[in-house]
Amino acid sequence: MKLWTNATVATMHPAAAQAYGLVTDAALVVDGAQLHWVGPRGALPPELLAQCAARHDCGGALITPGLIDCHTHLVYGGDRAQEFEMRLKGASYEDIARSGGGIVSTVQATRQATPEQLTAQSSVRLAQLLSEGVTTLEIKSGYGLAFEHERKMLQVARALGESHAVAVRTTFLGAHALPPEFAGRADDYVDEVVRMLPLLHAQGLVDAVDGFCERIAFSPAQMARVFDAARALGLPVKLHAEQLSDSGGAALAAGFKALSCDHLEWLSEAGAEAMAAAGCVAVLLPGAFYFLRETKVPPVELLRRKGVPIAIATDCNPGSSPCTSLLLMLNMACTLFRLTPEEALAGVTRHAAQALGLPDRGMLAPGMRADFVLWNVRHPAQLSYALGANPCIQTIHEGEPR
Ligand code: DI6
Ligand code: FE
Repeated sequence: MKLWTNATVATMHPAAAQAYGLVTDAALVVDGAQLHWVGPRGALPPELLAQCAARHDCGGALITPGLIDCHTHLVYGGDRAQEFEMRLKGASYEDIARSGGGIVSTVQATRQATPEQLTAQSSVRLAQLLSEGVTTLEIKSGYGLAFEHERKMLQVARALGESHAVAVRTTFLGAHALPPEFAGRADDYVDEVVRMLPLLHAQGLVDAVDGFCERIAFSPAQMARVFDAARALGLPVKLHAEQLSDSGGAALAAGFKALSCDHLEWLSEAGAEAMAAAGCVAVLLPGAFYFLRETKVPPVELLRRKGVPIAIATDCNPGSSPCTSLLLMLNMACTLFRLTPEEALAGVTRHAAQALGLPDRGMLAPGMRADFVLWNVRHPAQLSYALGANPCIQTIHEGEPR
């Protein structure tokens, strides 16, 4: 067993009396890939101390659970920097679409990319997330929009999880946008998504199923068909819901016991109630809100009142959130959405784990995965407070320093 001492530990345990589940002068005992004991050093049983062959002095660091980015589109081809530049020079969305920009340009670039090219550019983004203490992340498909390309994206995502010391959960987002070859035939494309899903699942590539429910994407009725197919395979679902309008997506997803509904700027009271009743997590994405210069803030007070757990994620994608910093999202969740730093940290630990259906991580307690981060800060609020700082000293993934 391994012992870690001389640290303040933010366990993020919900039942703790202290904010953040804070334990000062703490000790942490790791057995293999699992946490065995955590608490005040003075309470460490001597017989347990005797069993600790390796001992680490943390030099007064703060320890938090490993960070979890529960909503990313990390794997994609190309980028949209020129589109960003065109917009700032006055081009409209239509101008950009006519010149081959927008989401369709990412679909083209992703289809053209080889798995090696996708891996190379996605690894750079992954390294940036990992440098800030991310130990679990979700990666969605959704820029292939045809069987072989959706499969390629999911295979690259899986392989990234195998080649890096990080846990990757893959999500099939076939219902992200209408591919050009299906223009005017959205229902036919939904048939195609329903056909692809079991084939991808049979190859072990799908941990969950997502969709984009919006006037400019898929309707609740179309999403229900995709979710029926997921249910038939026993796969959990989640949904991009109420980002640009109140389309009733949250209530639909809650009806399917969705793990999470994501974005939610336009969430209604009825939608929040349905989510609360279904135990569905609200994943807020301040990077997309900021980058699209949205003005409608998600109803945080309503979520609190209804007891809906709130998670925070990067939404890392080329069109609406080209972001690879989960720490920056903590700050934006506080400044833009008025979350408290404690809520923000719970949003990238305990609640993010819940949004991925992973009860074995997101807090530091015996039996949990030994995923944790040492930070060069005095207090956990500093993680939300600083802009552009990266105080990560070291990340431990499944009990091993990485
Ligand atoms: N919501 C978004 O904001 C992005 N996808 C989604 O479902 C946009 C994706 C893109 O523009 O590439
Ligand atoms: Fe997204």
